Amino acid sequence: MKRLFDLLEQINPYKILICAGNRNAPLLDTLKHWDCEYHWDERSAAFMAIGMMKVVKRPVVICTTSGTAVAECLPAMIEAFYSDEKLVVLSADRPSRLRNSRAPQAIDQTQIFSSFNTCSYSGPVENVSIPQISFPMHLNVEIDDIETNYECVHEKIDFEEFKSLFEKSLAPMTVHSGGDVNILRDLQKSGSRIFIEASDNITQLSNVGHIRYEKTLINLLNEDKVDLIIKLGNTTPSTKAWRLLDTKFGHIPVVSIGSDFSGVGRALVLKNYDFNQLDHKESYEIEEASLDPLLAKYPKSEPAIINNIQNKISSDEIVFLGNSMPIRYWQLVSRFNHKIYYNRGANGIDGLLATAMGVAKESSKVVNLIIGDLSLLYDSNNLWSEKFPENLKVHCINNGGGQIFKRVKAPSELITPHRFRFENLPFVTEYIPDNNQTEKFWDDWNSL
Ligand SMILES: Cc1ncc(C[n+]2csc(CCOP(=O)(O)OP(=O)(O)O)c2C)c(N)n1
Ligand SMILES: [Mg+2]
Repeated sequence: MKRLFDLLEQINPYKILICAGNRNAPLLDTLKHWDCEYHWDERSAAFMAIGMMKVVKRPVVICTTSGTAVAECLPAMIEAFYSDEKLVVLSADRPSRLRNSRAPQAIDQTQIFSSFNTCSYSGPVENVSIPQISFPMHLNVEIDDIETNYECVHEKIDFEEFKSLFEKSLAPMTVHSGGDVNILRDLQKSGSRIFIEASDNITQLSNVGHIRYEKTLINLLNEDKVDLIIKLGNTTPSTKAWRLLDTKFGHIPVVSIGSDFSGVGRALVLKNYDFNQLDHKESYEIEEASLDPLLAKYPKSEPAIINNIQNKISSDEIVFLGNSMPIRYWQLVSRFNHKIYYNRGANGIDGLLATAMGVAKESSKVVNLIIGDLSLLYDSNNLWSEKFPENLKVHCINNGGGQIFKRVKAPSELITPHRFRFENLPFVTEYIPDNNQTEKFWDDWNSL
């Protein structure tokens, strides 16, 4: 990060406003040499930077994670461009090999401000350089999780090639995240084990080789008990396993069925699927850890709270899952066949309430939004809307900040703790989990 440090020394910012994210977390050590403030809303932090600059007449840097977080700085960038303010957006990006793969939170952000910045850099963080400093400025720095830079290949294959891969494989695993259920059944019948994202809850599937928990999937990968991954469907799985497939398990072939976008940097994209053509291979039951005793032991943990919410939502109601932990907890505890919606194109925590409002407006059923506190605060202008749909129930898991950052062991400043309460808002039910119980739940669950 030496070059980034040197460039910031030249820019000499008055302050650095850091907006929480996992991708920009590795930049913190370098940024901490300047006066840093922590925020959760990129759009308003970027405007705050403009206000500061009007008074102090020095550049202000706003640092964001990847995805829509960068896009949220556009209005302030436009204002800075037309009012000659020295705004610098320092956006963290995923490595370029993931562009156009629909990997989680990997969007094309290289030219996102191109009409409104006077100079920019996009590339690996180690190489950052700006020949002549001018403002507004965009620094888009790619941060990789691995040292090796493998080539990103997306190759089309036909069914015969897939059949031979499948037949050679000793332990294929299908990960379903949307897509054709008939193909899922055919693969299961042919001996592939299956893991289904909760967002696609499918009933009436046999239990053979059916894995419920992400933890089991990761254990199987770690124990070398998966040698072929088949991704079924258009959305990218939210599991950690999917990110690991791009790094630690980069040697395992990934075949994508029903989508050109594999969500990893490399994949074999199957053109057509032929039913009943795969030879049957033996599959076996997989023993999984038992979740219910832990839900009972830690009733105030977030998984237990989300499980209770689930139990109270009747089967004809709709569920809208917020990003961050709500979607992951639902995945863990999910047992019913609710109709599920989510925003998983770019995994932003922005606009979730508004999107759920749109679903509710066009639906005659009750819509239950399950959302984290920071995500709700992000979209809170809608809570004052006179057009708030009456069929929208908001379940806010208020754990006092972005607790995902604790889960992923990111620096604690990124949690951006707060003491707001949502209890008096008419459409919101607030749940206050016991963060110690949540932590103990995870310790126990991981040790099973
Ligand atoms: C627009 C945007 N900014 C930043 C992020 C990075 N981010 C992912 S999760 C998260 C924290 C969310 O906090 P909260 O809604 O309270 O959920 P919790 O982590 O507590 O479950 C942040 C800031 C993002 N995904 N989208
Ligand atoms: Mg939270």
